[in-house]
Amino acid sequence: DLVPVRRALISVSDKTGLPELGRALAARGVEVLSTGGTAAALREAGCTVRDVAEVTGLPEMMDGRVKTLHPAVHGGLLALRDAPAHVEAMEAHGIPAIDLLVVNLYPFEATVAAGAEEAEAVEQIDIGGPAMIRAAAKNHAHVAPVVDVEDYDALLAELDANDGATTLAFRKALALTAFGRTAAYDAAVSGWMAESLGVFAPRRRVMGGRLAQELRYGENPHQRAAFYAETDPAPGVASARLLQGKELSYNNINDTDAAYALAAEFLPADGAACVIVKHANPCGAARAASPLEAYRKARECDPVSAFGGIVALNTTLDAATAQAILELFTEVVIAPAIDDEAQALFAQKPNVRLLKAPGLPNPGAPARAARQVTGGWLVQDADTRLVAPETLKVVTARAPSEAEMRDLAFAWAVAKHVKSNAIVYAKGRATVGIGAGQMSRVDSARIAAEKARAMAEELGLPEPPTVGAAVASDAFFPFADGVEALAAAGATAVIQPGGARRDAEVIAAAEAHGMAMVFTGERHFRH
Ligand code: 93A
Repeated sequence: DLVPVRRALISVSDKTGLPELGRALAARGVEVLSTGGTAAALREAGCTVRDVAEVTGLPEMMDGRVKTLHPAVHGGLLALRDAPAHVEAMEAHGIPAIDLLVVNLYPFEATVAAGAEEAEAVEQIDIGGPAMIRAAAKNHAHVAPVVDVEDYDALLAELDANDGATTLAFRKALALTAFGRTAAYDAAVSGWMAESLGVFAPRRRVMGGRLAQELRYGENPHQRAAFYAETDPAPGVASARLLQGKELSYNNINDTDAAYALAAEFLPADGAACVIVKHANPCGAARAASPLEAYRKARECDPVSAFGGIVALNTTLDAATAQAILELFTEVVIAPAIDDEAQALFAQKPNVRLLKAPGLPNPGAPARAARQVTGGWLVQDADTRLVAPETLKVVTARAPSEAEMRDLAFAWAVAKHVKSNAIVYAKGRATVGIGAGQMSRVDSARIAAEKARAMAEELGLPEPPTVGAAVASDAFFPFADGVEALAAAGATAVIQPGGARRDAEVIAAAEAHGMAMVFTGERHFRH
């Protein structure tokens, strides 16, 4: 898979590092073809260069709009060296094989950023450059496409390490970068056009998705927004069918996604699960034998917050569950299946948005998650992990009882879907207190317990439901105070990653209160 580099085509707008590259290639006996400005710069640096115009037999024309767009260039980039017909065609038409392409594009992004007029911006849309990059990247079996000045050193190191040749692995890595560059370039052009036309939501495709819905507004009414769905979306809010109700809002979509993703953590074969979400955090989640029971238990966790919430089920929405959901004002209901009878009941409350998803998403399926920051992007693997019960480590003298273990596993799954700092109290496979999004873990622990206490008082319960509960903490307790807060609320078992400097103090606090504690060795931050 070694390709000796005998001929290179260099066509660059950014001439940084070009003299050095030209001389280094000349020293390695590489013949260099070039376009006008690049050839002039190389000659000035003392390099011998062959003009592309000589290869094509045509001068650069139309103000440079047509320079390299010619079969003599593209044939040399695209020909398969091991296909006799391709080699024959090169010979018959005098097409020189190109083993290395070095291109950087017209500075469209910089031109637009500098506030250029439309005509100037249009002129900076590179056509020949991306065409050559894509041709060379497609033919990475035989051609190395370099699109970034920063890769010149690596290229020369590669040639030195391989006696003047490139390896397939190197060419593939370059091709990956190359396609990324042309994709970003076209995205910049299309984004600029959308901006100049005053169109917020391009009609068809953007960011790897197609326009699914122009939203009335974004998170707030003064923000414009649109929803783009992937071409083949996994089961969920992007692929669900709206059976009734007003169209989904930006916040509805975000919250429904959060609710359904947590519901999908629980296999329907192990029973029904119900999740109620407010502001992207669950305010109740439960598992039970029936969806009705799961819904009731989920709602009991925080009936005040459940008002106007999003309800997600991991199983068929039946009539009894529909009836119960309709008792309380609910924004959206999503389920993988919906009984006719349940649908008929919902028809009486036509404003409730009812969504039928084409199944449950696989929570373990590899995915990427991206977030924009000022001037850049953060990209990570989606958090698809969930610790296996057999890998848990008991760190207290007392191991959790079977019932506690069941609730710990349940609380841990819920905590994964609660914004950090997350503290989740669970009992009987239902949340009984959720502390979300606090800047200190001990506050999350206290808020969850205090809400549960206030609710118990209002309902006249003999004791808060946190008494005897199992608790999950999405990350380790830095101090013992968090565990003290859980103990004060009556919790008897704790699951947490462990790994804090003061683990010993944290474990000692658990021991002092007779609590069982297990470590997962893994955390679930969610910000
Ligand atoms: O105007 S183009 O789209 N038409 C072409 O045929 C073409 N070929 C190369 N732009 C074209 N290029 C671009 O010219 C390259 O991508 C590079 O950015 C630039 C180098 O021009 P010069 O060598 O004249 O400075």
